[in-house]
Amino acid sequence: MDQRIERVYETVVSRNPVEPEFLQAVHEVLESLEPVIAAHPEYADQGILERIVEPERQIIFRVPWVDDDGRVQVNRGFRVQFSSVLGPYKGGLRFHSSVDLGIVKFLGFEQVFKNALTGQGIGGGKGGSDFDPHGKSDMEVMRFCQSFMTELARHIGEHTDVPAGDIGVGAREIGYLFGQYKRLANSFDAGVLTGKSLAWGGSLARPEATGYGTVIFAQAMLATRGDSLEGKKVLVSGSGNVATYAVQRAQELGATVVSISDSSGAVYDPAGIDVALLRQIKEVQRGRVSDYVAQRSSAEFRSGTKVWDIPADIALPCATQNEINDHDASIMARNGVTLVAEGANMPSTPEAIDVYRKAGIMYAPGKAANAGGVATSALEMQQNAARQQWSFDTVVQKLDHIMLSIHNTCLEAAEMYGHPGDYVLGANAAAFEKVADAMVEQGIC
Ligand code: NDP
Ligand code: 2IT
Repeated sequence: MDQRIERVYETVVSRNPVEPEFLQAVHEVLESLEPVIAAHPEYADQGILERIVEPERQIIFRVPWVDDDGRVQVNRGFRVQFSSVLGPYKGGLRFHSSVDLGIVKFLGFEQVFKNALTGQGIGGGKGGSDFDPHGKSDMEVMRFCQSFMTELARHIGEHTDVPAGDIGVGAREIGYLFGQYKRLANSFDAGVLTGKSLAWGGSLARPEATGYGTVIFAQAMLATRGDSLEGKKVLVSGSGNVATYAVQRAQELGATVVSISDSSGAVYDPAGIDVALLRQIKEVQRGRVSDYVAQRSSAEFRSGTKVWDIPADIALPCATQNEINDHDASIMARNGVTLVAEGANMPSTPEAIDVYRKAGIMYAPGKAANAGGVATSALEMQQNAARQQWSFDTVVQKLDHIMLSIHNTCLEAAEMYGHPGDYVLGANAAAFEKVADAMVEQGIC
């Protein structure tokens, strides 16, 4: 790393010593920015790096709620408003027992760059809670969401900060959060949240958007080598929102997806994942992947959550951060995996990414490959502002166009900075330039 960049990173380490995921995300971006900083001395003069690694605002709050047994429970709520230089803060809410400030900051930092790549005028933020929705009743989830929003409401707004879903936050949670926001604001502000239900301001194809977008990105990568998804064997991890629709689109494009997983185990289904069954179990019954195996004779249950040792051509990690380490990546390389496109945020460790590089595996980082979700959230905001609802095909057409444009932007930036085909450098450089130029224009703030 260049000395100046190194100094910025050292400051980030000393300010945030117990936030490993945040440090990992910052390091990955900074280490690829050397040629960009060298080409733009004005960025250093304006303290862009020093400012971009520090969130504009970080909010931590108490979330008290009462469980079904009448006991008081207390969780911690977060919203990190990272950058508003390109538009209102935008990014999801994660409800998972592992959520802490460092996790929310890593996600918020990634979101700034991802949102810049979409070209849609949205800043970056992220939030969430260490609330664990597993095993909670609908009423408990509702009471938790109402308490969470009672505090969050004062910090968000259509032109200020627009949250959406992430792990543990789907249509049900967005509904409860919106209902409480509406009571507090005494105003039906559809544009304050995205991922809403279709009946009251949601966008068609928002549920599908992240998974679909990741597959379109992978397809574009393959096309640069005159290849396609047709006939490919694909590994998917996770079995939530992103995974489900990645499976669906990959199979529509002629691939066979042979795995899914959750925190209780993994499934190998050589006949190809049955999406209708997966949706029934996960979206309707809120079940586990073991329920899938019980109803599908071609599938076998695997203990352990990893799927990376299953022989395949392509991997689409769609569960969570750091789910692929160097050991997993080495097995994938040995088995002949040629492409990894990330549906999840930061699912590959830095060591795994090194293995991809050395093995010549094409690799797209989450901030580029999974940008379809937030891009479609921005399309939802557009529909809300215009009081319109576009057709499914219209939204998917726009989504596909945005994904191809992000893909090409990454390749062009990588080429320009002398690293053709390097999607990590391309994504970081293109996004950083966009954010940095806006920061220069808006002055020191
Ligand atoms: P969901 O909650 O719908 O699904 C998450 C899936 O991943 C579940 O199958 C879950 O299993 C599994 N999982 C989560 N954490 C762990 C863990 N620590 N160990 C093992 N399995 C785990 O979330 P999404 O599909 O929305 O999100 C998946 C990933 O995609 C996340 O990284 C998210 O940040 C990213 N993403 C999401 C977008 C969106 O629009 N939703 C947009 C862009 C990125 P279990 O149910 O057992 O916990
Ligand atoms: O990580 C992500 O991009 C998301 N969870 C989606 C954010 C959004 O605002 O739609």
